[in-house]
Amino acid sequence: MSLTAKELRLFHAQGYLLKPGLFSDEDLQPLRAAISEIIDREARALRSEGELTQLFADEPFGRRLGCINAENPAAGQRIALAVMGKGGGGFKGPAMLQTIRHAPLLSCIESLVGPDIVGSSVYRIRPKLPGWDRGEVPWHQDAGYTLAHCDRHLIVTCWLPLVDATLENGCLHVIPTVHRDGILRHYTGGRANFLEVPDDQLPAVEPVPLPMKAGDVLLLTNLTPHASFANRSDTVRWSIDLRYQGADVPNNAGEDPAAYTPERDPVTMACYPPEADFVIRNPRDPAREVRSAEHFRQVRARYEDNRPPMPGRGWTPLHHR
Ligand SMILES: O=C(O)CCC(=O)C(=O)O
Repeated sequence: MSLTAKELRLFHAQGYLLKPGLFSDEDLQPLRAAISEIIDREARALRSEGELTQLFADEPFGRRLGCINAENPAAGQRIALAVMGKGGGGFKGPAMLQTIRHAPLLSCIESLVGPDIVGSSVYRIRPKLPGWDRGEVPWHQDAGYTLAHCDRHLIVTCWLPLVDATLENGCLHVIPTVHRDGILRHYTGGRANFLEVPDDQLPAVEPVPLPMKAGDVLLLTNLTPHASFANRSDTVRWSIDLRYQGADVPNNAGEDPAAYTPERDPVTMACYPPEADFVIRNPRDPAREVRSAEHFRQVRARYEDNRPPMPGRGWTPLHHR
């Protein structure tokens, strides 16, 4: 399942690569089930509070939250936030580690970053609810969120829809080829408070919309501009995004979060100090690999309990431009 020479060329030339069918329905099942458990727990609480008249328990994964949202958008949003977890990336159950360690995906990642692979806690579950402004993500490069000394390194984003992603429900759009031109100017306080590159400052290259089937994987560089727009369907566009890098790219795997003091020079830091990186593959020292759900939980919890601050990288507010 590793990438062919042609796929590697495409990835580096275009800044993205689509790998159809990397995850089967069966591979997606554990994560869908873990998410469904949270939906069910929250829906029961909402019904007992009188916020929902029914649980929609017979609806399949792809429809249930959409039905809840149609009855009561505030209830739908509360469930979406519960699934996303604290800070948007709080979900750290065993099914997430299993998805991160999916062997066919890791083979593709190895083709891009080499055999020593570091994973990032900066992964997100995105329940893009119909009509929810937080579901829309404005144009940005993922490098806009990391420290500047990491712009020259490759950090691979894997975008994986858990249901079919369509033009109607808000699939991802990318701007090809411009990753080779480096970082764009980002602004804080963009749509839904995300970082944003405004439309009039985007490179003059036609964006490409990327409808995908559940289980397809989109591989992006950290300098590939991408965005997703409104969900105009009546179902939720569920996706996750995962991030990987080579062990030679600055990271905090095994580092004590207390080492991140405000006096420390940012160029000595991991690309994204607030969240834990962890070893996914280390052929020379496999004992360092995070393989068990408990190890994963501990690695993440250590940073969650003592979250280092993110040094600013100088982006100014959108309304000041
Ligand atoms: O899922 C989306 O709509 C946006 C994802 C994204 O921007 C990312 O993965 O960096």
